[in-house]
Amino acid sequence: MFRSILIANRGEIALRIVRACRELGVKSIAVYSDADANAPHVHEAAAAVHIGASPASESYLVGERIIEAAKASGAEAIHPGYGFLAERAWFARAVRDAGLTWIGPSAEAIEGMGSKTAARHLVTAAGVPVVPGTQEALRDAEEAAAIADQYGYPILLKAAAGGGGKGMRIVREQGELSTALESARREALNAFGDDAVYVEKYIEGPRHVEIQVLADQHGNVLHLGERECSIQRRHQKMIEEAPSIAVNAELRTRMGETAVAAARAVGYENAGTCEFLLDAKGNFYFLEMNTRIQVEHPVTELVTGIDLVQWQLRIAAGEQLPFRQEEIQPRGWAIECRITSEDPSNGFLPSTGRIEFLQVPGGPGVRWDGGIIAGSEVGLYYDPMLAKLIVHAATREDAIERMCRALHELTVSGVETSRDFHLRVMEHPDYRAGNVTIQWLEQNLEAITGARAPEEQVRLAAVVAALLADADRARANGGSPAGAAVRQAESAWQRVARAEGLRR
Ligand code: MV4
Repeated sequence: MFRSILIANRGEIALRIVRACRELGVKSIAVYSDADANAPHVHEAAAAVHIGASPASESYLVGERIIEAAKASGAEAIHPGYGFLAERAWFARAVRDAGLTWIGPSAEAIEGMGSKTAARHLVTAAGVPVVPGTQEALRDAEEAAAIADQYGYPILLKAAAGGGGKGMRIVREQGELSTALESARREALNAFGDDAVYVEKYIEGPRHVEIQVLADQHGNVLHLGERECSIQRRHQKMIEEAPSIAVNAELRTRMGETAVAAARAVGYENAGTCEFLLDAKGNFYFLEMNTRIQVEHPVTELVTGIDLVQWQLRIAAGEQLPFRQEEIQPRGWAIECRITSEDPSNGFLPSTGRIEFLQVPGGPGVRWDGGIIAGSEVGLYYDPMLAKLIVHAATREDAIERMCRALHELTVSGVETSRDFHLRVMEHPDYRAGNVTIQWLEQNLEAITGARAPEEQVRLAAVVAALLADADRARANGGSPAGAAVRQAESAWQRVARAEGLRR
């Protein structure tokens, strides 16, 4: 095992990696920007190196600085976490060329899965089902029209270099084709510097189900079952579960074996995830492989009992996976809610400020993977995800009840958060029935975010209104009751009053 590693990330994932390091007896070295000088990941790591100004482009995205920091601090390896430099093949290569170990797949595997058309080629040759479509980039609208006629509408134009939904256009009839192709090309060129676009048959109303893979340096490739990730908005997942209500043992085995074949096709090593679309008939199609640890990895850890981040370090250090595929079975049910500093009742507008008070949920079956503490400043430099609240219970119904209980225990004051949004999803009959697709959240967003406040909140609002009336009277008599508590009461009251049409 390594003596020390550098963590090229921040927030909750940096802390998650620090925890794995502690448990393995590895010295953790954090990096931080100006804005993160007092961040929890800096305090919890064994050492920390300042790498630049607050914008990620001047700190967490500057590969050279990070490699310099690793060398100067005597780190033997670099863990990239997710986001930032995690899937940049050039960085994986630069780390290796600097004589350090990269805790992740090879630069070649990252590249192989990075281009969608290249990935489709590679995995198809290994017998992996992909969505029907072209293998090559389109020349022009005429060629696109001919291919669309062959597959039938609707079709989906996708950026070859793509990912995350950029440069993607649904085309429902031939009349829309040339305009859609132009705008897909423009968006792809902007986002990826490459305007190559290809065609797929558009799959209507599928689920997003992904398979976790672990591969060691000795040819062992295992899958750890699926995660259900359909609850997303604008390609940002909000809630994930393991297992998926739509996957039985037989389908799990078939999807798992498919994911293992895809991983083998690129000579994959370390932790990775194969994303699939799963349609209502149980057909599944490989979409892409994420060549990193993912945000939602804890739900898999809870149902399999396997520590994925520890295994990332062990694999990179050359250890062999000791499990047999048959031994890996999901136990119980896990759900994760991403707690973000966004205001769902206001179009998910990012919210900023200082965390004034934080009460973290606890008790049986509750896990909090957080990146904030009371006093943390939440700004606009980085991703709005503050923490992940994860629960584990014997059944899906029990896990939902446990999540509701944990969300009720959670208090974050100082910024708006997604807490109430999660409660409303947990209470929604479609969610309870497991009746969701990748479109479900966006189709029901108004009902979920504009829903009436729970009875409890209305009663609370009445109490707050009485307090505020008191403050009003004090003011009228020449007093000044304006403290932080009164200001917070005022804004809490206005929120509920607006939603409920209440008057003081
Ligand atoms: C699709 C699709 C339907 N049909 N491909 C979105 C981003 C990229 N990972 C692929 N994506 C999709 N590809 C075909 N042929 C629907 C999506 C899609 C989606 C996929 C996974 C999770 C969320 C999604 C949200 C919208 C669209």
